[in-house]
Amino acid sequence: MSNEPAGRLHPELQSTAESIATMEIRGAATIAGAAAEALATQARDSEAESPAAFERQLRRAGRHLYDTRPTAVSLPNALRYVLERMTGDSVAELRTSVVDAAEAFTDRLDRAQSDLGEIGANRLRDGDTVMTHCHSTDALSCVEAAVDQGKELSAVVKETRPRNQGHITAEELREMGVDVTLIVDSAARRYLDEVDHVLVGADSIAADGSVINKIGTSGLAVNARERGVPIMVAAQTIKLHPETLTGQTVEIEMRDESEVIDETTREEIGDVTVRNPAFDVTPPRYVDAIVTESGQFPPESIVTLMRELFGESAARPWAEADE
Ligand code: RI2
Repeated sequence: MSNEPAGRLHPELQSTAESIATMEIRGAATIAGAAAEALATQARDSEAESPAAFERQLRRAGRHLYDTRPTAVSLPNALRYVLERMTGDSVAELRTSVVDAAEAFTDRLDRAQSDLGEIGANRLRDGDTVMTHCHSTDALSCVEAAVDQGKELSAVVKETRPRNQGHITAEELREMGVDVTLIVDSAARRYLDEVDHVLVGADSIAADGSVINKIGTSGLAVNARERGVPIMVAAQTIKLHPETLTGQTVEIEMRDESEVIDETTREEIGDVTVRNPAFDVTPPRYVDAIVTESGQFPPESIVTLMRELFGESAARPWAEADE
């Protein structure tokens, strides 16, 4: 390996990483697209003089993005897609390969979302009401496709503490012409009697069909099952977590307590521990269907699709921490 320094990380890539960490860029699919574009920017403007230095710089850039948030597997899957296609004997060839791969990845992302939307829309009938949790572009793509088919839909939207991403969902559904009722999270069970589907996205899907999604999804799914409301998960295949094929578990991100409570209130309450997990795990038995761009699957059979797409091993083409 060359000893030439790997060079600086592009300021735009650093700013993308910062925006992912602070959740200005959020949502598993959006994070994946932003990460691929950041690698393309790094490649385009790289001043590396040798192929080895270029490759090391890109792998370091991948690591910097990888370290932002741990749960949504779309991020490492995007890095894998782009960095595994980095090939060439010169800096120019390597650059082109990275830029082309990033573009191909973002095209696939858009296509996958609209394809899964068409499939998910088939589950929604004219006049149906869906209950949503958090904000998922994959889930909303199903609603949008159904509305485009001329179906009239209503939605009960959970606000989704602590960051209230339900507000984004409510706004986007209104723009589609969907009738929206906004509720606090604890009112969900009360309104389950009035809905036909629970419709959520996913940040990661494990090999056993467990769905890792915004905190509160698992409680909602258990309640929905008890009320006989089907639970539909909209997740393009970049949400499949290949490392779970070999028994690894998905790390659940713990976020800052300031998202839950402000400092003054916390002091008034007294000495308490505040915990703020961003995600939880819904076991496959509470999920009726996982809708992907490759079709709809019962959660227990998602492992077949995962093997087909990723094989048995998942490479980590970004730099390791001490490189
Ligand atoms: P799409 C979000 O996480 C939510 O959990 C949402 O269901 C999931 O990402 C998938 O979003 P966060 O980034 O990829 O708000 O479907 O913590 O847009």
